Amino acid sequence: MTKCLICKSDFSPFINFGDMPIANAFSKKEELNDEYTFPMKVGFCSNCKMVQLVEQPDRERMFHDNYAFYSSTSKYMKDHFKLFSDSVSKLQHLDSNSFVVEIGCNDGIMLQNFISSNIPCLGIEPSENVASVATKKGLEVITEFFDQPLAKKILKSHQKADVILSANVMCHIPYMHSIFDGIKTLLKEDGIFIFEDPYLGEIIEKTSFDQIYDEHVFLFSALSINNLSQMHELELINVESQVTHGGSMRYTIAHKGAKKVSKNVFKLINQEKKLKLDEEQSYLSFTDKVNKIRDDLIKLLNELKNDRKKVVAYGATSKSTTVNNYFKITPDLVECIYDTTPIKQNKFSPGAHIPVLPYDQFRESDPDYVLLFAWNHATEIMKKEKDFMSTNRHWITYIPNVNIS
Ligand code: JHZ
Ligand code: SAH
Repeated sequence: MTKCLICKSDFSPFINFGDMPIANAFSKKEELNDEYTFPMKVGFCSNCKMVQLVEQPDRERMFHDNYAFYSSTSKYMKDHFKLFSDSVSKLQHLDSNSFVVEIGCNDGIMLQNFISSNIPCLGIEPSENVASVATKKGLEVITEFFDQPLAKKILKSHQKADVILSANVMCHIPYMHSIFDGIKTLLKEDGIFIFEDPYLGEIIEKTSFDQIYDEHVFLFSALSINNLSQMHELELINVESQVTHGGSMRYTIAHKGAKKVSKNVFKLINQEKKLKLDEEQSYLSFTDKVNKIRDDLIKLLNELKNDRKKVVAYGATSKSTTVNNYFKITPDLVECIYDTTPIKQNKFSPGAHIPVLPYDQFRESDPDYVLLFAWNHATEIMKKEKDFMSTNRHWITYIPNVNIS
């Protein structure tokens, strides 16, 4: 039995992925013998409804001055964050007297939009290499981990925030009580805290098990976020679903009683109860579905290997670390992974040690099959590669099940 990170109740894991490396630890050849791993298990707390990792590596092992994920590698995500920023500015009537804070601003993909609209803002980003890209865009960035003590420190030199934003960061932080206390401290009385993360309902529906890796300590739902907010005298006032990262949810939170609660919140909570996201049994059947995907994909890759087909992968995602290590995909099944991120290139993927090569070499490699690890960017990528893939080449995808197209 393990204690829930949110309410301290006991719970048991429903899936055990075995020993996993750090999802973004792409290594040079000489570093391969020295890989850190941790036992990756996931459980559901039936008291506060939070789905969570049982254990997580220390944060400094994941977020540091060599962090491999740069947000601006997707054009679609740049557009998404422009729309996000515009809608927030409108909703809260932001102007040059307002103050916006973003937790986990990475390379400035979101905040760059506030700078160009002359709205004062501050980024908080502990991974120094990505933070320095944001700084070069003219942003003020504090390179520390956000928590309650940092919120107090920020108030010594800044005003309270009209808006606090965060995307694909909250679900990375095990110390959520300190985060929510920090929000309470930093947010103006009529301010709002908006964050989005991969949505539990979509993960269960699509069996997108690869959203589970070291960085993703929580899979949130309206049920769990509503409970967590109440524990801090905060209130979940809106939820809006997003297509990004394979299906995400945007949650808006305000001080308790400060704003009207949208009926979207009640609707989504009821829907989650109908889908039985509040019952342990739903999670046990999820595990069976994951194992079916594993068996189908490994069978296919072995058949292609026997037929001497050339199989490569596209997108050295964090998610693929779970796929490769749980399914035991090795370079004899998938020759290499092509990726546009310089810091990942000419290194080996975590655990599975599949070579990661520069995207520039993808087309000349002349593959028969391309395993799409960046399936969440399928629309953008398939559009870009349409002509190249049309001549006798095939995509392989595995969410929600194994498919060749
Ligand atoms: P992508 C990361 O997850 C980590 P990952 C993190 N934990 C999280 O939650 C999300 O991001 C937000 C490459 N690529 O976005 C770039 C191409 O090569 O699915 C990336 O390496 N060509 C913070 O790593 C990877 O694929 C392209 O055309 O699972 C995509 O990674 C495109 C679009 C991407 O996130
Ligand atoms: N918001 C961006 C970046 C997501 S990557 C996007 O959606 O693309 C997750 C980021 O969270 C990393 O850059 C990591 O350094 C940062 N992070 C992790 N823990 C944090 C914390 N406690 N406070 C602030 N940022 C944190």
